[in-house]
Amino acid sequence: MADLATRHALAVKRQALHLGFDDVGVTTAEPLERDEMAYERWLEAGMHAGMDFMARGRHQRADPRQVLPGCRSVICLAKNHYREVPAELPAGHGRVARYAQGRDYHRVLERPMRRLAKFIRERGEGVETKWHVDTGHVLERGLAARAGIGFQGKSTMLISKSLGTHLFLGVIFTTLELRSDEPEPPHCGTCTRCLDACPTGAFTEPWVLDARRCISNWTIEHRGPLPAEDVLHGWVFGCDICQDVCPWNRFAKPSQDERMAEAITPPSLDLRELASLDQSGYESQFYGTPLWRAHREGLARSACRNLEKTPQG
Ligand code: B12
Repeated sequence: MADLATRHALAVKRQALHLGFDDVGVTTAEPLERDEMAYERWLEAGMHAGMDFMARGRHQRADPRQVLPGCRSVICLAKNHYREVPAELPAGHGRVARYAQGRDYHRVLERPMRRLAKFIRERGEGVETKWHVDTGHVLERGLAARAGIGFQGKSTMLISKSLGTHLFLGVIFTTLELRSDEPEPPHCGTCTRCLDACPTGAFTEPWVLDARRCISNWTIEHRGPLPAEDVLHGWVFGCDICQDVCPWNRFAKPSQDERMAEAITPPSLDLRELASLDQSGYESQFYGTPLWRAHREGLARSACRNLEKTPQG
């Protein structure tokens, strides 16, 4: 008969899949030592750009017990959000990353995360949980790779051997002990397509992304003017280039979950319309979607920049 930790892990995984997650794995509460060093180096070099929030909680990011005292296990969850997009961009349009074309994933995942955390708490007297999707002081990808749901690629993306890279991650820290899974080692081999394809040269070396050069940072997080050179390369929100060229995405399949597959924002937006969008237009078009994060000013600024760089558009 399986021991208690194994039975807890099996039950929690079954429930996670039942709640609509596409993959789930379990890891221990041990600190992520290599990742902690890499994260500190990244911060010291200023590669977090203007994302000051990345320097907060720096001592807990790699250490589950600092997130939840008494933590014994971390449950890592993946939700596929892949969708097909046209290869050609209509003239005068700017691209939107796939992840941003649906509803705000923080909201979509909130309910299943809460329900799974409750399920875990109900497995024992006094069991505690703490969950995060994206916004916690946590190195989600390092934990997910150690929980075996994928490996961290040279692009720094968490890559699932069956689902590819287009995944949202979530993590639940718990004081309940669950049997851990085996970590997934990197399977990039000699491939450097993501590093070579990045038009802004944002990867300083494999597994290191300098956000000061990343299109995704410029279009989502950066506030204020953009540098004079072309840093957007046709994107108005996010960027999928390092994922588009990743060979592991040949296995990607569109999400079967209605809430994930829902198409709210098109794969590209008309630059002139976006540049002249007023506040109420911005609110009605983008509230409840990931594009909300860029603010009206950020979207208009990115649209204007793309118009300048492609005057024929
Ligand atoms: C800050 C942030 C950003 C920043 C910085 C990205 C970055 N690479 O750090 C910006 C705004 C640029 C960004 C962009 C994107 N993001 Co983001 N982002 C985050 C956030 C909040 C923190 C990431 C972080 O901790 N960075 C710190 C650096 C140091 O970590 P790292 O790059 O992962 O580096 C690790 C490796 O290098 C590893 N390492 C070091 N040496 C070695 C050697 C080997 C051999 C190995 C295996 C590993 C390794 O150690 C480091 C520390 O763990 C996470 C959510 C979270 N809380 O984790 C989401 C998250 C990473 N983002 C996500 C997404 C979807 C994106 C975009 C795809 C969005 C888009 N389409 O535009 C892009 C992808 C860009 C990219 N290639 O990373 C998803 C990623 C899902 C996945 N499959 O990986 C996350 C997990 C959010 C979520 N919950 O789903 N993001």
